[in-house]
Amino acid sequence: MAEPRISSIDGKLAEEFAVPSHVEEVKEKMAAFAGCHTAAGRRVVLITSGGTKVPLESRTVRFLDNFSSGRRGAASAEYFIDSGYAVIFLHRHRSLYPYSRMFLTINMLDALQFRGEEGASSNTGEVVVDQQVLPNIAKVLKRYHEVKDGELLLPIEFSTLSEYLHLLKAAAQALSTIGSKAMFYLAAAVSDFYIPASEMPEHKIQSSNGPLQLSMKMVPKILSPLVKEWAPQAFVTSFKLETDATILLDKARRALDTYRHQAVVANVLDSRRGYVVVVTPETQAELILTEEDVKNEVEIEERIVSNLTSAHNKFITQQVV
Ligand code: PAZ
Repeated sequence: MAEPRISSIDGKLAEEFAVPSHVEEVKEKMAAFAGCHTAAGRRVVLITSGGTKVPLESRTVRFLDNFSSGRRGAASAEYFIDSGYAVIFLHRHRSLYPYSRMFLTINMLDALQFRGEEGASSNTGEVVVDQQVLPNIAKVLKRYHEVKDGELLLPIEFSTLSEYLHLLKAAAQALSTIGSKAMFYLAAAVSDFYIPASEMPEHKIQSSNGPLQLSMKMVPKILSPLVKEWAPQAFVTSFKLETDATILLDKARRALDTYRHQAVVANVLDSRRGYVVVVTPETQAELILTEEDVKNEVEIEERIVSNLTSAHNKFITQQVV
């Protein structure tokens, strides 16, 4: 595969993807977060999570969305924090969030009750949580507050592909200051296609004009400048999602050959909750949840994070020698 030209990628980013107005402010926040946690002896992981949105019109009514619930990223954030990392969580607005992800399927109003009969008859009665509807809420809430008080999680939101690309670049540049202590865990589902701003219709596309025909350009491969230029000393893990299992490992290997980063987590859409392969230039580790694991509510993200934190340890040691 031909290696993408980095200068052309940088130029394209600036020209064809709108720069979010708060990008410099966020970059400073991320650099300060990384500096303060590494000074305290922690490593820092940048997790990307959720799917990007690509508008089809400038005044957007329709868009192309990449599938991802954000569960992989949100669950992994918790396991990284448990392993001693500080986490920058670059996630799609309203996708799953660490800790609260566990209560996604519950209607908040079903989990609340008035205390006593009196409360129920007024608009100002005291409201309490029904712990039968929210099992484990006290344990999760305690951990959430520990993480919040320790400022171990820095959430940053994106919605569109443009926001994602510029914020990831800013994150990479911010984390370059901490060298090999930074890890990138790129679990977001990112569009391969986009319509440049100059070619996008301003107004809602009209169905009266007949069937819709789209011509989209290829999104620049941002992994290339990230690895080679923006954060060259960091440990970088990308994710590869396929629906056809027969091409998965080949594509994961090709990504490693092309971008020369440290690991690819390969997964198939339907089996991603119970089976992934972590591919590195030298190794290939299958991570599988057994029926027993599932019964015990073990999550595959715990195994992925354990595998990668060990690899990151080794990587840091090799850099020091
Ligand atoms: O967010 P989720 O838990 O529903 O799914 C996770 C995932 C499949 C998006 C992730 O594991 C992944 O493979 N991300 C990269 C996707 C890609 O190749 O574009």
